[in-house]
Amino acid sequence: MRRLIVVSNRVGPLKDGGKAGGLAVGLGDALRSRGGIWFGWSGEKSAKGTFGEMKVEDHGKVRLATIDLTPEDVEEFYAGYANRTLWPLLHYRLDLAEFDQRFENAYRRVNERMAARLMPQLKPDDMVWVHDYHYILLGERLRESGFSGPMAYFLHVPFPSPEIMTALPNSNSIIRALTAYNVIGFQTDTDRRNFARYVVEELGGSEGENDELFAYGRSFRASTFPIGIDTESFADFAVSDEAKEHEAQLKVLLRDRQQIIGVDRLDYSKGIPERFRGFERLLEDYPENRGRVSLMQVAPLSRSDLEAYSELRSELEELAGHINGAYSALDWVPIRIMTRGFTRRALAGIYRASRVGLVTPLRDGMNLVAKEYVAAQDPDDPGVLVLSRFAGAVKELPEALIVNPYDTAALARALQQALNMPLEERKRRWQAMFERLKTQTAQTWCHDILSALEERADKGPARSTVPTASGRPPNALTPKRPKEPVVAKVPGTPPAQPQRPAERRGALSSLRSLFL
Ligand code: ADQ
Repeated sequence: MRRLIVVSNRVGPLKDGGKAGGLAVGLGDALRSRGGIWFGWSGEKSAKGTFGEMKVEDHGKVRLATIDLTPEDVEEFYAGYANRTLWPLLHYRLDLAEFDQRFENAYRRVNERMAARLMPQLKPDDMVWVHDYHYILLGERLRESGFSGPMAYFLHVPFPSPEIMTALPNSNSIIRALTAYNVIGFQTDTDRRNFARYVVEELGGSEGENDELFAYGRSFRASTFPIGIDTESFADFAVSDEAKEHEAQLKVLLRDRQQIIGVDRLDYSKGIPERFRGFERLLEDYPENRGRVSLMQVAPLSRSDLEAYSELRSELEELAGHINGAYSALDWVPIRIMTRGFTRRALAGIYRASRVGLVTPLRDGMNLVAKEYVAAQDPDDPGVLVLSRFAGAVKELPEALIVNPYDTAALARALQQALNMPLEERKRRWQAMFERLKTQTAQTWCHDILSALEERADKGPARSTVPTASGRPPNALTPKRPKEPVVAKVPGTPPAQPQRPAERRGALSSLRSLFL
């Protein structure tokens, strides 16, 4: 079995001390069974101001390897290109995306350096799996350095239509880099279709059968692999002592009232202000809920140094203040916001104590909270999931009450319906969703992607095999309609690693929430 090399922004945790999300559990299982390396940023800034040395921690057959970024990289690559350029753009928020050449340079520089650090750790028959928007270019850099083993890429966030993607300066050279991977995974068919359209319409590539795409003389598979959670474990968490303790505490506080729960990183993509407005409208349009229903919003701070995030926090505090001011009673407060983190078990208890799970992103790759809420419910008295049509999870959870979070009145109607739904209907909807979540888990997601990659690996390197009239593979090196020059090198980026012969590479050391 090939070793697995995972690259993501942050690594681990490998062990489930109640902290690992489904994703870490799924990847941890795959890494433990194959052996390998999980490589990423340590989350630290290097003290010396230079790109850090690799720090390693061995856990049996699995090595966690991390690197400190320079303060400049953290600002320009992580906070800059990743979170001020790509994150808003990929979430359809052109109004928030910042295009700054310094950020792009840093993105290229960090991808190149990370690849250069990883390269000596690789054996020729390893398989590499790169995660998310931080490291789109990394696979191409590894190829340039001579790695020819199988490589997969998974995008955890949406891939917008080419009409939006092309607003990114040098978008062709960024997206073209994805063609270096053998398998490219997306959360939904919409994301996959948007990417395929980009390849055909902007890169001059073509589509084959069975999710096959061709461009630049390469063939690769772009498929939908919706990410799941560790459903059964999460359901077990919900009946753990810790969960029961949290559930009981909340029940004492709530007495005979009902609770709506929202759990999200404090992020503008999650539609939290829209949620608050929907809840306010519920109190306005259905006054019987005043004093009877409250909204608890758990929203750990993320990326709080960025202006868009601090503005969101102020907006939420103001909105909640306004709603609480207007509707609070002596013994009841409509909205509570908590920015602290909880263990997975505690979170499961909180979900279970809540009659409604309210998940209203304006755009979300998948949204694991929606799945966790379902998994945590009491089968004899399940709550109701109210879910945005813009979450990737909607495809697998159609029995939720599906809402458009921009439509405040409709959101209020859905909440009213959820709060008054008869037990039999709640059970029927919940059962259908829970059964599906049991078969599509974090583990099956990992397995499906790695199997797809193994299959491609058996086919050999990512070269196009489709014959054309000229006998050349389609778009071999010269795409049909390049819409912008491919940027080969950005001034100031360090030179690529020299090509390393495969034998020498093999002889080199063989020992050698994640994503945000
Ligand atoms: P996120 O944008 O972070 O993930 P989501 O999928 O909802 O969104 O995952 C958040 C995770 O954080 C959940 O597991 C949740 O339980 C946990 N969490 C949130 N608040 C918490 C708290 N206070 N304490 C403890 N845990 C908390 C990105 C994409 C998503 C995609 C995932 C996985 O944006 O669309 O679903 O990756 O691919």
